[in-house]
Order: sequence, then C-alpha cells, then structure tokens
Amino acid sequence: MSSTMTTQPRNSRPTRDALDVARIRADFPILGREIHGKPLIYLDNASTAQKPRQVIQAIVDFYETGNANVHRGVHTLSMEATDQYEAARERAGRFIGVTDPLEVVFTRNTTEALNLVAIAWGRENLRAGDEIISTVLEHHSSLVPWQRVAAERGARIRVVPTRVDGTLDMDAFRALLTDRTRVVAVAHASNVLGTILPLAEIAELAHARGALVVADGAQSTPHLPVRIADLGVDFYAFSGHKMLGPTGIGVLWGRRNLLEAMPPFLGGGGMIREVYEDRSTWADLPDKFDAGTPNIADAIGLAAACDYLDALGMENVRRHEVELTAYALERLATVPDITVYGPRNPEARTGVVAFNMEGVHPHDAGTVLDEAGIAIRVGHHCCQLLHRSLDVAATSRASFYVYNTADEVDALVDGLATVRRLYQRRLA
Ligand code: 7TS
Repeated sequence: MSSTMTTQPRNSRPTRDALDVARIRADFPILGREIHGKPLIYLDNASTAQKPRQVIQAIVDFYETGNANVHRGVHTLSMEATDQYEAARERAGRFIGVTDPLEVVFTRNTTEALNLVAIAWGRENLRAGDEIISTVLEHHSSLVPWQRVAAERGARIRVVPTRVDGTLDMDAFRALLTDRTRVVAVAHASNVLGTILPLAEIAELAHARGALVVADGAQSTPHLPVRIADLGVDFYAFSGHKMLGPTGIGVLWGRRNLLEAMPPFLGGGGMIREVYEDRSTWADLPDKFDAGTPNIADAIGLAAACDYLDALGMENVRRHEVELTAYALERLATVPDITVYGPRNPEARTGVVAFNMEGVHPHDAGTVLDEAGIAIRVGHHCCQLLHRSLDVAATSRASFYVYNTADEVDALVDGLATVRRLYQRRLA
C-alpha cells in the first residue's frame, strides 16, 4: 500500500497557475493571521476549508436584513427567507449538475446525509442475508451508519481492499459483488490517499446486480467538477464547510423516485401533511426531509460558496490542485526517510498528501510544523480501516485548496527538514 516516492525530479514547480491565487488570497481574511509569529500556512483543507469574505458577508447580510423563519409566514420577511432558502437548494444542486431541486435535501453535513440514507432507506429495505459493500478507504461516516443498520437488519458488510498503489482493487470489488449486494457505499475521493474512485464503473457494475450506490462526495465536490449524471450513482453526499462554505450545512442528493419512496428521517414540524392522534402523513419533497427549522443562513452561505467556486471554474480549481499536488509529491520525494501514501500519478488523486517520516510520530511532526505556522492534520483521519491496512496508527496529512501556493509547499518541506533534525531517532 505505501510507496516511498522515487519519482525523478522534473522540476515541476507550477509556472502558469490556472488560478489567480494572489487575488483569491485577498478574499480570505484569515490568511492575514500569524501563528507563533509566522504567516499562517493552512494545509488542513480536507478537514475544513477557510471562508472568503463573499460567503461570510452573505451570512451577515441574511441576519442583518433578511432573518425570518421559512415556510410558515405570510409576512414579507418570511416569504423572502423562504425564497432565499429555496434558491440556495437550487444553487447547491446546480453545483453538481442537478436540475431538479426536489432531489436536493439539506443536512448538517456529509455525516448526517449518509446516516439519512442508511436509516431512512436501509431500515426499510435491508433484510437478513443482504450485503453492503464498503471499501477499506471509507471515512467512518460512510461505514459506521451502514454497520449500525446492518446489525439491526441482519445484513452483512463486505470490504473492498485497495491495491499497493492506493487505487481500489476493482477485481476484488467484482468478486464481492453478488445478487445479495443491496448497497455499495463508497467514497468518490479518499481523504487520506487522495485516490479518486471510478464511480461510473462502480455504479454500472452495481446496477447490473440490482444494488444501489451511495457515494460520499465530501472530498470530491470541493475539488473536482462533479456532474451527477456522469457518475450514475443513486445518492451523493457532501459538506458545505469543505468547499469554502459554512459549517452546519450539507447536501444529500438522491434520485427522486428513491427519495419519494423513503420514509422521513426525522419527525417534527415542517415535514408533515396531516397529523392525527396516533399517526401522521408526510409532506412532499423536499419538505419531507426538512423537519424543524432548517439552517437557513448557512444554506445561503453555501450558495455563496457555490457562486465563488463556479466563478473560479471547477476545471481551474482542479488544474491548480493537480499542479500543486504534483509539485508537493516531487518535493516530498526529496525528503529522506519519508513514505508518501496514495497514487503517484497526480491526475489519479486529489490534493491530499498523507505521509510518515520514519522514526517520527505524526503528532510530533504536526507540533513542529505548527511552530512554523503550518497547519496540517495528524492522526487516523477517521479512517481506522485504512490505517490498519497501511500498518500504521497515524499519518500526517497536508491538503491543498484554491489559496495554496508552491511557496507554501516549499515551507512544508523546509519544516519537515526541521522535524527530521529535531525528532528522528538515529537510523541504523
Ligand atoms: N467523508 C469523507 C471522505 C470525509 O473526508 C469527511 C470528513 C466526511 C465524510 C465527514 O464530513 P463531515 O462534514 O460530516 O464531518 N473528513 C475529515 C477529514 O479528513 N479531516 O477532518 C474531517
């Protein structure tokens, strides 16, 4: 699985960037911060991304001039808030190529979206002996909800391994896929290896067996042009906060016939049609999945993030990240005793780069880098299956986004030289 980088240096420092990074950086107030007296170098974007003024301002504007509850008032503010909230639903859907806003369910985040499918669809449809295919690189959000419903219904989880190069073992997937398979729950991109999974191929194979595909788009939606129609999946989840939007808002896209046939996830105000003493009937989409007062302001913030990213152009975002990742992989390969995980081909992955330095605990690496103002994430990144398969307890992970630069990659590599000097045990 792991692969020490031995790529020949090809001096791939990006020269002509697909993005105007200097202009982009000016939109992010937090990038003016210093950490321990050093300019902040934020390389923890796979955890959460920073927010541009445009997103922050959209939320402030709503609270300052438009705040009211949705779907319940005849007064002007409530009708305006409803219009803005429903426009945000349409906007979030359009970001992934969806034209029917009734297929767009707002959730708190990817985790809630995936739980919604496991609980609302899984409880209703899974039977004893059914199988759910997961993969070894899933985030716990894409695995644990299915484990819970599987235990409840007597279904079984089958796990597809990765190959040595960090790509999904498609032969193993084909072998595990049977007529017992009801669901394939799979990431679009790994938050540790960066691997981009062949969703269209997975969906075609799964559908041929009558199984549904539930895709976790948390690490792909912010970084790649996503067109749902091209992927062929049945459900797709993502989080606003990883794509320059606020925390507390996420999206579940689902095929309309599936969402219509599903029971509600949560019960309460807003999701009912009629209520009697002992039973209730449900509202139509999208209200059926919108119990209680929704996160109106952050849905509006998410729409502003979609506008921001589409103005940059998701193709350009992707080019920028491929260039930066290629450069980072090349520079990291020059660091002694380092193991970099995931596919070597930058086109086959997103801009997350996990690594380990022999003899250094990732927490020590992370602490030394923080002293230099560099934010990375260390730990198992909510992927214990993957770390067990890599035979490590933890990794360090740098992850890039639209405002990151080649200079920041250089700073990371310099920081790792300091880490090595300070912490590495003498190797025999
Ligand atoms: N799926 C993947 C692939 C993820 O990377 C994450 C978050 C989630 C689901 C859950 O997203 P949430 O918004 O519901 O929390 N991943 C990470 C990470 O890699 N570091 O911090 C959070």
